[in-house]
Amino acid sequence: MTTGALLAVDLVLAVLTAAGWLGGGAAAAVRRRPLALALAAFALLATLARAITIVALARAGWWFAAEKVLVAAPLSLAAVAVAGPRLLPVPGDVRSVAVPLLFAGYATSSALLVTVLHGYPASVGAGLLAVAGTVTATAVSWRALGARPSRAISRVALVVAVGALVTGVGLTVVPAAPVVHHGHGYREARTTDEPTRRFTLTAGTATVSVSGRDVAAWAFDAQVPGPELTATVGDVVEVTLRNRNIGRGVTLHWHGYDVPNSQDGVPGVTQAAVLPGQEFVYRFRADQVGTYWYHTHSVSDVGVRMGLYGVLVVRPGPVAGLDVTIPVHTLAGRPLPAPRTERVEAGTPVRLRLINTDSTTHRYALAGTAFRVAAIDGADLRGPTSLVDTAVLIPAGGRYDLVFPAPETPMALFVDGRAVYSTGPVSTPPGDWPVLDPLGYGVASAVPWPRFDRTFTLVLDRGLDLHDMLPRYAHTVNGAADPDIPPQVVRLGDVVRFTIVNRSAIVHPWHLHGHHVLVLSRDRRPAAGSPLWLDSFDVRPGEVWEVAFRADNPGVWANHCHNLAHADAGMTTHLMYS
Ligand SMILES: [Cu+2]
Repeated sequence: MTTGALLAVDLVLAVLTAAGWLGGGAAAAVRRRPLALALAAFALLATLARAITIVALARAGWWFAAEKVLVAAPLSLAAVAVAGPRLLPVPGDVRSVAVPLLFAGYATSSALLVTVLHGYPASVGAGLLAVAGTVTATAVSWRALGARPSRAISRVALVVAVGALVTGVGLTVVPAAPVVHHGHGYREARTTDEPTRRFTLTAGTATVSVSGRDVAAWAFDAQVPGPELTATVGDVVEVTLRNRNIGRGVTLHWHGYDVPNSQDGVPGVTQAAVLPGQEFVYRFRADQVGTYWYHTHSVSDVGVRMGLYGVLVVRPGPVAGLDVTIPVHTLAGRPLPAPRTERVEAGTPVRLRLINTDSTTHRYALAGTAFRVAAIDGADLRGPTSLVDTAVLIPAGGRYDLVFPAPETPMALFVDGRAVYSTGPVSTPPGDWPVLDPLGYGVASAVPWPRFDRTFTLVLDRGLDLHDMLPRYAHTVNGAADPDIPPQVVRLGDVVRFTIVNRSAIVHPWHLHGHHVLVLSRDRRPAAGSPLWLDSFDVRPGEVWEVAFRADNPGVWANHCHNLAHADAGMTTHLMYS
């Protein structure tokens, strides 16, 4: 069973345990004897099963099990210890076990809340809040059922509940780490007299046609995607960004392009957002060949979804053969680009540059030809072999370059089952093909560093967070949400290793700005194929990725989930050079 599946099973068992105890307590309170005993027995069995899932999760990694071992397990044991002995022998008046069963239900429910609302890391504060909740709810039930706990018991309960509540709130509300303020000087890009590719992009609201329907968009130069920017390696790229009327501001982030920090386009970190009537000039040398894209980083979730993105391709020289960019996007619920068919002479070298500009993974399948994956995220692969009837999954923000000689008969590229590019009708569209695992594709070479100067672990989860004094169910990193996540501080020249752990139930496409990272391992299995230098990779539920890079691009860099709704809801942190 995968760790993701274990997490799901454990959550279901936790819900069933709590429901069993609570249901049993309620049934006992109304003297439904058989039902009460059956539910209590069920809760006991579920608790046993849960012991197995918790141990299995702890073996998969402490990050997955911490609060379950430290909070849920003791509370579950207390539940069994209090309720269990009162069921044997079966009591004459079942109502006498109502309070113990309810106590067990409150204990397991509050432990469940700790997992769902607090997550990783386990904290003393959250544990104490769970204890306070359990004791208070039990005391209230005891009274409501007309029983009279003795004065001594009442006093002890009151002291425990209030003490745990006060300490728990204190420990939970006081931030564990100092809040970081990102104040920086904005460095001017230096002028140069080298060969320069100049572009101007004007952002504004627009009406664009998608599959025959007019939809409202935010667009560069009134088109979605924006104009394709191309350069030859060595060129200086100079892009003037103008904002006509996007009230929430615009910037240009060069996704996957490791530009100097001042050109990275992150508002509040590397520049101020460009407001209506303003402009900003980006300038950087195109020294990385490959397939990239640009997009706004100002209110990025809305901005990119509404259409503020485009393609950036840097070629090594003149193109031989056919070179096609296919940026996939979902605009107003409709898929882009529109399907395109063109005749291609057999034998022509073809390069399809696949770009996922959405916030979720897409599945790509090339039917009618064998192909190789020449590059991922702009970086060439080592020794890619020929593939046939194999699909590829591209994470949010990611790019794959597929190459092949044009076949005699038609070929077609399908995205999530929809043909987007073809040279004619294919006789056999893709079926349930296996998916390429890039960690085992191509020819391996040794990791270039003998050791790591800095190591960081990022545990991705969900949790309750206060944002502008309002509670929200944030997407969290190590239990905190932006802007309260401590940055990862490195020195120039450090070799840095990140361990990225997904304890949540959803995919998080991770994206570090300004650097490509080398994949070391996934779920403790070392990467065995071509070195993979990625800027965007899907960390699926229960997965643990280890990646590394040399800190060679000083500045303050966003390090975030590229499901941009998650990034906006807290899952953004920063890599910072000291
Ligand atoms: Cu995410």
